[in-house]
Amino acid sequence: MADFEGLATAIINGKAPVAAEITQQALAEGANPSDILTKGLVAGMDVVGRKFKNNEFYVPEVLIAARAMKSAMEHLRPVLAETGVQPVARVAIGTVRGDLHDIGKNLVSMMLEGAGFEIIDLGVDVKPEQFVEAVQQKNADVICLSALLTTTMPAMSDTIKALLDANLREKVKVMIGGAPVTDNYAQEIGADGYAPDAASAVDRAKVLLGVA
Ligand code: B1M
Repeated sequence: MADFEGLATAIINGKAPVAAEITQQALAEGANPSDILTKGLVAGMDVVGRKFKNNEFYVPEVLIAARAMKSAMEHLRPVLAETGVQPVARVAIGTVRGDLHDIGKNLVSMMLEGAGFEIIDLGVDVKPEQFVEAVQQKNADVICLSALLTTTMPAMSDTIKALLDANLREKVKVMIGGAPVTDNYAQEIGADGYAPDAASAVDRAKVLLGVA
């Protein structure tokens, strides 16, 4: 029988080889790939997210857990694609125009992937029109904008304006975050949500999409 609990524990403890091995074993035994994702990986990342929020885990522990999750996902992703398991939603994430900071953005991306979201990572220095393209061409349901510089925060507003100009604003939820960003700023520029950290980004995205 597939060891979902062992898999979740391997994720929490950041044991990448163990997580990969249990995943491969579970697949070989014929376990449901969706169960491997939700009962193993998502369950583990959920604990990681809560520990991070409660200051029991810090950035290095989260990065190590995310690496374990990625090593398991390498085996699981192709099988999930074959079996047509639907992601919670598709998220296009990027650090906004002019900004090269990506550590926080990567954490948010990993936590979202760990919670069952499909991630389109647009990278850093992402121009408003690239976010627009991600909605038009890749059908992103949510856009996550990260900014670490006060000077690049206006690019968040420009991205929302670009979505409005392309008549896409109603089609997509926009979430923003990053050290200088606040909930007030999110409201001011017409974003749908703000998250102060990676674990909260998962909770907020679920609430916005009504899948909490
Ligand atoms: Co930069 N830098 N940096 N830097 N850098 C800061 C941000 C700064 C505060 C340092 C300082 O002066 N004290 C300052 C910004 C000042 C300001 O505008 N308020 C600054 C500056 C000025 C600069 C340069 C301009 C320096 C220069 O060249 N003169 C330059 C700008 C380059 C550019 O972007 N165009 C620059 C460059 C760099 C490095 C390249 C050297 C490097 C980035 C490497 C990289 O990211 N790959 C770097 C770093 C590492 C930092 C600090 C030290 C750390 C940032 C970080 O990774 N934090 C930072 C000072 C500091 O914070 N102590 C600093 C850890 C990360 C996990 O946190 O990104 O906040 P954070 O993400 C959190 C949350 O904010 C949230 O979740 C994450 C996890 O909980 N979150 C989201 C983030 N994005 C989200 C998106 C969401 C939701 C939540 O979407 C929904």
